[in-house]
Amino acid sequence: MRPESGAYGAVEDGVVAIDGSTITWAGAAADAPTRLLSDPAAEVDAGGGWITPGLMDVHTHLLFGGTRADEFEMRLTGIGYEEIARRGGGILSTVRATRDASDDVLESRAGARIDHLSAHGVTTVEIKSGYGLDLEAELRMLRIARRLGEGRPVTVRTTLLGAHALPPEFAADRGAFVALVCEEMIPAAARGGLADAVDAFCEGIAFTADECERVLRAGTAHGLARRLHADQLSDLSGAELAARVGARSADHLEHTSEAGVRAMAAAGTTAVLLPGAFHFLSETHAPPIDGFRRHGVPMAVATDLNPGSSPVASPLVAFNLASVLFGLTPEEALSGMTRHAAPVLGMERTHGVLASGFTADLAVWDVDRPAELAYWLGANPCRSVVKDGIVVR
Ligand code: DI6
Ligand code: FE
Repeated sequence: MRPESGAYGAVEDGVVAIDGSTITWAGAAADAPTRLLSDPAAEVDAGGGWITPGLMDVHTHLLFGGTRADEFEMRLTGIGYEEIARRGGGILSTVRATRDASDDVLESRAGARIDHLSAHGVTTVEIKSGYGLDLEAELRMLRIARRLGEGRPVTVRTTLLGAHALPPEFAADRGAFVALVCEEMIPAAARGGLADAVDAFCEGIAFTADECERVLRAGTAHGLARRLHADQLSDLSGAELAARVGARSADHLEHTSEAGVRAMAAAGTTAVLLPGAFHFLSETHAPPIDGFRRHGVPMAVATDLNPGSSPVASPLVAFNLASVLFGLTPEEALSGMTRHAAPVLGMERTHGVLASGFTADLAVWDVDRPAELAYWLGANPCRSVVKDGIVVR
């Protein structure tokens, strides 16, 4: 995935040398320093498979109670996602199920989801809160999310998404809830080292651009990186807002305007594409992919794994949907979970490409061509995973 090396940065008949948890050399076997090949006992033959950087799923809500399969059935009778939310279902029904679930149940269900992603080559995952929506319940989600990274071959990054939906207790006072997010949740999460970033849902059924701006600026004040759910169902100029507050990413972006694309390009904001939600909600208005290309906005791809709009538990399904529904090339899709994903989590110096000095997170695939990663639907060609230099699968 090195940008300067042509399509996919591909190297045929390659060698990746690892010392401890770090890649010390990567390139064509013919160019490898002979000392690297002098110890056959330390060699792992990838058997003609392709090696990619470990995949980075940079946008998930995989920690939640219950499911929303009942709402899926409702939607199939013609009731829309936004209508279900207005009736008190949607995100709020997952909030109830999450508040009611024990730590153990939340942790084991989410752990199984992470293990599934890991079996499909994922070595880094971002997990958002946002199904607690009061101070203690949000902090609890973040604590469990942190624990999910321990003892698993997956790096976890956490994001506080306190401004995900307005909880019923605050229906009559939106301002008080936004103040709670800004003045209590964000400071407490930052103080406790529980969150790496802050996010907000900028949407008609969630929070206005002004409200989200307050939340993101509070994140800045407390040293957290910014993300934003922007322009998913309508254009509220979320992309412009993300750019204005120096967010690492704006995510979804189905309804982003040309002005939004330009603002992101100028600010260096990554576009995180979430084709699983687009597919599952039967959306028809695709994000401005050509605009991102023309203006040089880097595109990441993620599963958005969540119970309401994207029960997508496979990075390869996200690749396929990104290609079929958004027209990404398979190379763009793979870049979106490697090289262009890393900056979304501030990990671009250490992750996302196979090159000397980078962390040895790799996935090995039983495919003849890398395009197959976006081509198969429902297959899992992941043969092996290396995390921090150790073969873990
Ligand atoms: N946008 C999404 O796609 C998810 N959250 C968000 O802000 C949906 C979350 C859910 O429906 O539970
Ligand atoms: Fe999301």
